[in-house]
Amino acid sequence: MIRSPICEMLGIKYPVFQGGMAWASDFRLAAAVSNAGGLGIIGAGQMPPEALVKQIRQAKENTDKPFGVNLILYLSYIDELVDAVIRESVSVVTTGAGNAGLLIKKFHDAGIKVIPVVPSTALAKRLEKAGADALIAEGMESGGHVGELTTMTLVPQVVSSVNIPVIAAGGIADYRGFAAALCLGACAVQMGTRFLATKECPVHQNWKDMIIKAGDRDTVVTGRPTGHPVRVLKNKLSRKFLELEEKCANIKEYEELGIGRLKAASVDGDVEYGSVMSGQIAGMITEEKTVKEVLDEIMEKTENFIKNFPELSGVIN
Ligand code: TUI
Repeated sequence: MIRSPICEMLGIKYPVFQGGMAWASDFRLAAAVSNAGGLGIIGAGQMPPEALVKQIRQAKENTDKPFGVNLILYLSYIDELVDAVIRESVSVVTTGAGNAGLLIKKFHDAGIKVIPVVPSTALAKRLEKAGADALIAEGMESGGHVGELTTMTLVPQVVSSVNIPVIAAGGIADYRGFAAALCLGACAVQMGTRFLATKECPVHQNWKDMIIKAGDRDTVVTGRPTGHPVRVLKNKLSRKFLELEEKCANIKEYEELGIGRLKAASVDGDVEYGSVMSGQIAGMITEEKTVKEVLDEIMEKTENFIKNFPELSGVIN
């Protein structure tokens, strides 16, 4: 077994988080991941608070294991989602796309752990001071909203900057990525794209098939001028976004083009004009599996592999 402080902190069997993904990781995926030993995370995205409450309740009906909620911090009504999570009580909240500092005390007062995503050492240090329980260092290989640094450069620098556990994310989908993350000093991993292509993931089959067919160079980052760059699989929509960049369009044009596009990919299966978010590791994902297959395989292979590395023996027993 890999021994990780994160397993003890959260009461989970495997040090593997399922990334919170808007319009993709609902209670079904989250409960499946938690039931299989990882940490399932409901992606609140832009849900209304009542919908999030319903999701949390359904997750509780489907698992008795700990699970989390991911909140996107730049939303105008984020306080309402925070209050909903506190009222419903979950084990842990992960945050993305903003600074979680001011929310940490509020969650802690409610007995909820807070694990923010950080794209830099500066934010990592600030959030450690503010009381974060652990940090997710997410490199720009990931799908969806991305920072600027790669996983390879971000993870060891964050690990050296703080004294709380660090979870590596971005570009990880198998035992080699997991072992590499441990080498960089992380004590756990978070995977998003790998869990998109699972039987339990509720996104439209077209999205899953596009990940399965994708090659290593099939993603692109769009929306950089908006301050919210997102990595997606290349399609007609991503080309339109890049055209906006070429003609130095104003931010309103990006916003108009983006409205409803993630839902279109997830619910309608529109993989031409939908926002088909995916990480760069899609090229390595070649089949849809069950969540349990993904977790059992990555754990078994990682444990076998890292037995060869005496320096890492501290994390296994
Ligand atoms: O949040 C994510 N990934 C996401 S959120 C999302 S929803 C969305 N939809 C349309 C446009 C934009 C987003 C899809 N994917 N990952 C975690 C993450 N957080 N990556 C990078 C960051 C981040 C960036 C800046 C975290 C903190 C931050 O801080 C800036 C500051 O305020 O200091």
